[in-house]
Amino acid sequence: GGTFGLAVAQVGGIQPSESKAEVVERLTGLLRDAAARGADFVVFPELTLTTFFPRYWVDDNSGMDANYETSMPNDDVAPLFAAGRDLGVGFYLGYAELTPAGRRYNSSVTVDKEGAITGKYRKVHLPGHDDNRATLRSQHLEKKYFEVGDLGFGVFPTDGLNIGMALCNDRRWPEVYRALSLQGADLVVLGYNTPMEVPGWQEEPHAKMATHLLSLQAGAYQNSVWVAAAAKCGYEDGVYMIGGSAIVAPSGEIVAKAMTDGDEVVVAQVDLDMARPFRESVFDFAAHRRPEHYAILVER
Ligand code: CDT
Repeated sequence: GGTFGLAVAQVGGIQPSESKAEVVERLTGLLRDAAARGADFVVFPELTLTTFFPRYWVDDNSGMDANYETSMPNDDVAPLFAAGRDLGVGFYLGYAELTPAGRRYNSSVTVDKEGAITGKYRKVHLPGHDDNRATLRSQHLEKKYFEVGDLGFGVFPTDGLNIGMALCNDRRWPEVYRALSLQGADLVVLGYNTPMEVPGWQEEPHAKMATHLLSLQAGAYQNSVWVAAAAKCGYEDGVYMIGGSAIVAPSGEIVAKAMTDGDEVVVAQVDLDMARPFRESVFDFAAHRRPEHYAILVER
């Protein structure tokens, strides 16, 4: 039980010309703002350190290496880790990962208030395509630039919180929240980049915000967890991505939401006990869940 300050740090567009040092300076400013407003834990977006580079084609993936981190933490993000430690604030950060074996993942970490990494996630639901659709202004090449994550869905104790991680498109899949809730998550954190133009994604522009919020709210309610989602949004290289960074309670209600499409911190005072009435009644898994009838979910 107990309350804590939870923040989502929404990040406005990062242009391809911006250096990682400049981006990390922006992020560190957001972390300081969050801490000053009472945050104990701050959620940053997916691929927070670079522009959303899967919109661009290169013939050889190594042409994108500058967008990937080969270690975490590293010299580029050191100022952010140092600020978190100084302020006693933990955080979640999404980034592109290139392993020593040459594997590429869309990854995230949780970091505690001492600056130690407590958990790691590699994105499972990679949307988009891997073929070159050269006539399009903005492609969605996550299937080209990343492999499906190999770590599953984990819950990581961090400064007294059981934190489950996801990334962007994962938030639209109910199995993700359920897998995390079953492992005792109090809080599901995720970052996202949701462009208006996604090849093959047939959704009205107005629906993009609605389906984003719907996914967070349903995930929170049906699994008695808090959900905190941070956007990278606004215009990047002329392409728009939705804002709507939000904190959602286990009731499914939005308790805080960003108002802009730029750098913006939203903070909520979170009471973990608010999950109790749901866990002990309608969603008492031990009493009411019927896994013997769910085999079809993994058989096809
Ligand atoms: N980054 C990411 O996963 N974006 C996707 C775009 C839409 S894919 C149909 C998202 O789910 O927001």
